[in-house]
Amino acid sequence: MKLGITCYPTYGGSGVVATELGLELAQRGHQIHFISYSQPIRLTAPQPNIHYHEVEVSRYPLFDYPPYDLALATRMAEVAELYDLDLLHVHYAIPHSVSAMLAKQMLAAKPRGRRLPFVTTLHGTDITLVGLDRSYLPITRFSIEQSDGVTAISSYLRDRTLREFDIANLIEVIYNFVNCDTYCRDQGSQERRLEYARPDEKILVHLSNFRPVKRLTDVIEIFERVHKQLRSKLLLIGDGPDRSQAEWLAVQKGIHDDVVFLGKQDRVNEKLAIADVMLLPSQLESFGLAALEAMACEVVPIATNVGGVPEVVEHGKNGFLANVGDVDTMARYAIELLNNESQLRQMARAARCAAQARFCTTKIIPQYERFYRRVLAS
Ligand code: GMT
Repeated sequence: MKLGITCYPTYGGSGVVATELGLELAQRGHQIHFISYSQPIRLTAPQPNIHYHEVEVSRYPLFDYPPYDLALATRMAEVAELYDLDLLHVHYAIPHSVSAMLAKQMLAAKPRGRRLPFVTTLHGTDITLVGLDRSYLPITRFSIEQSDGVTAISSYLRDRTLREFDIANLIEVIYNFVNCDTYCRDQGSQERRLEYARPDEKILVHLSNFRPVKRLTDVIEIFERVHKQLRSKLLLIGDGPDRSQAEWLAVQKGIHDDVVFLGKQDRVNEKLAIADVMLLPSQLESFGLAALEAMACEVVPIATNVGGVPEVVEHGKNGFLANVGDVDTMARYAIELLNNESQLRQMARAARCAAQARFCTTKIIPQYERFYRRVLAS
C-alpha cells in the first residue's frame, strides 16, 4: 500500500506512535509518506520505503495565525496525487482530520475525480481536552464523522468519544504497540546503569512531555518518600512546561543531586532499560505508552488508575495502580517492591510478558493493515 501519515512531529505520544507505525509498515514493504511541518522526531536516519514531505506555512503580516491546516491540506492533496497514495492516516484529530477531509474533497473535485479515503486515529487529548472545548467540538465531531475509518488507542477512549461526541461512527480499538526487540534489557543495560547510579542504588524513571496532565511534581513527591527509605536515583526523560517547577521542588526537598533531568532523548529504549520502576502519576492517560515501553524493558510501572491505563497495567501482577494524587500509596508500592528483589524480578518479567503477548508490533501492525484494507474495500 502507499500511505500518507500525518502527525505532530514533536515530542508526544501520538507522534511517536505514528512514526513507529510508519517505520514498521515500511519494513513490511509499504510505501510510507510522512506529511508534516517538520521531520518526526523518531525518524532519525534515512530508511527504505520512507519519504518525508514538509509542509511550508507562509507567514504574511496579515496572518496573526498562519493557516497551517490549509497548507497541510494542500500538501496532502499534492502528495496523494504525485505519489498515487491509496489512503491518508492522520494521528490526532485536530487539525489533521480536518485537513485530510479537505484534501479528500480537493481530489474528488478534480475533472477525473480521484478517491482518497482517510483514517483518523484518536489519541487522547484531542478528545479529552481539546475536542471538548466548545470552539473545537463541532469541527472535531464533523471530521471524525467524515473519516472513512476511525481507530482509538484504548476502549476507554473509544467509549468516551462515542459518549461525549455523540457520533454514529464505528470506532475500532487498535492498541498502541511496542517493538519488543528494540525495547528490552540487553547486555549493555547493566553497564549503562552505572553511568547514573551506584550498584547499591535503585533507579526510578519518568518519561513524558512534562505537561500539567502528567503531574510531574507528584513524581518528585513520590521519589522524595522513596529516597528517604532507600538509596535511589530518579531519571526524568523529556522536557516541557512543568520542568522548572519540578526542579525547584527537588531543590526544596534536598534531593536535587539524585534527580537527573536527561532532557529529550533519541534512544529512549536505552534509558528505560536501566531502570527498576517507572512512575506515571498522570491526571489522565488514554493509554500510557510510556508505561508500555517501560514494561517491555522489564521496568515495573507504578501509575494512576485512570483512562486506558488499567487496559495496559494489571494491578499487582505486572505493575501497580493508585488514585490520582495519592503519592503516599504510590511511594509505598515502590518502596515495598524495591526492597524485595525476588518480587521485583518476578513483576518485571510479568511486565515484559504482558507487553510481548498483547502489545508487540507483530500483534498490532497486522491489525492496522487489515483495517486499511477494509477501508479501501468499502
Ligand atoms: O500525553 C502525551 O504524552 C501526548 C499525547 C498525544 O496525543 O500526543 O498522548 C496521548 O497519546 C498517547 C499515544 O497514543 C497515549 O499513550 C497517551 O496516554 C495520551 N495522553 C493522554 O491521554 C493524556
